Amino acid sequence: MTLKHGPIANLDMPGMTMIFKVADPKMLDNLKPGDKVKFAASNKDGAITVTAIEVAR
Ligand SMILES: [Cu+2]
Repeated sequence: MTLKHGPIANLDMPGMTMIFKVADPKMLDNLKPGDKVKFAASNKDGAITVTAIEVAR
């Protein structure tokens, strides 16, 4: 999935737009393009992976 994100401290990453892997495709079921989201991501063997995500309100 593509996310535009602000700085992510645990990944030592500045804000950018980039593609993430998703830990479980079911995590995308409640999301649609353009949604604002809150998410958690970690580096799993070099693949930046979203481990949790929810629509931000
Ligand atoms: Cu990034």
